[in-house]
Amino acid sequence: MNSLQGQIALITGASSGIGAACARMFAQAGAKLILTARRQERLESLARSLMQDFNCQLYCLALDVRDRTSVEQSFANLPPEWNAIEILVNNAGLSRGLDKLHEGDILDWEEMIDTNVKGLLYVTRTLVPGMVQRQRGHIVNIGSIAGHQTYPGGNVYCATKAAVKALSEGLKQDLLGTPVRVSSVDPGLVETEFSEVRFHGDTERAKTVYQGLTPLTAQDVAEVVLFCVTRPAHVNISDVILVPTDQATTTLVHRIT
Ligand code: NDP
Ligand code: 8X3
Repeated sequence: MNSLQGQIALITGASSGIGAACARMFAQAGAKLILTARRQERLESLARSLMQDFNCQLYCLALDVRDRTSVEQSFANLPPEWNAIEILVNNAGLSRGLDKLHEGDILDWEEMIDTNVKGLLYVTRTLVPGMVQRQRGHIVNIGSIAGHQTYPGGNVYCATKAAVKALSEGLKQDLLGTPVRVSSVDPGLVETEFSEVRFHGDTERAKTVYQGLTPLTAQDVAEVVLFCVTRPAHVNISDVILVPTDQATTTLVHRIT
């Protein structure tokens, strides 16, 4: 069933993992997609594959969400037929390092805060006024279980996701009285490029994060995002925490060794 037929959806961080899986599910559901991330060639390759599989309309936008001017200008310069964005998935994000706070790398902290918090704010501030004006819109913020519970070495990453949780709640309160909805989708362990990025390209270390358990897939998360944005107008899925069956909390995980 094409339940997003003709709706314009913008996904940040669509070049990989959860964002790319959302793009695929949304394309299948008939959405018109604006795909954004820094790696343009990845976006274009995804766009080609989605066009071939679903014959959907796509617009690729190379964008670093940390660059406020670029965010503002890119969205201001969208072709008119792509302007009326109805669904925004604030997914672009990353973790860097797993150091103790008092030994942490300040550049890692800045990258996480600039991307996960400030980047999400820049995109939201630029796009949500149009949704309010058109009286139509849905923002899905990809938070994390790490925004609900901290874990050793998670310090700054967890703080950024706690900030995303607070921003989702705050935005929901500020949009009350408009039809614009805000959902927070907060996953536990999902096997994507996330851990590879966290460990600065150390793929062997990244693999150990998911060893001995069955993690969520990016598609598992995308299915929940699709569910959120396909509810009737009077229903808002406010917050979803989804974890692998093998994960009880951020630190309590069942592994077969
Ligand atoms: P991936 O590393 O696979 O994907 C991250 C995406 O974010 C990429 O498309 C990347 O694109 C994009 N991105 C990173 N920095 C920027 C930037 N400065 N500007 C624009 N895009 C950027 O990881 P996931 O799919 O797992 O992560 C997606 C979201 O899910 C993140 O917010 C993450 O915190 C969250 N999450 C992940 C979990 C997991 O276990 N994997 C669990 C809970 C939440 P590019 O590099 O091309 O710019
Ligand atoms: C990603 C999940 O637990 O690795 O947000 O931080 S966790």
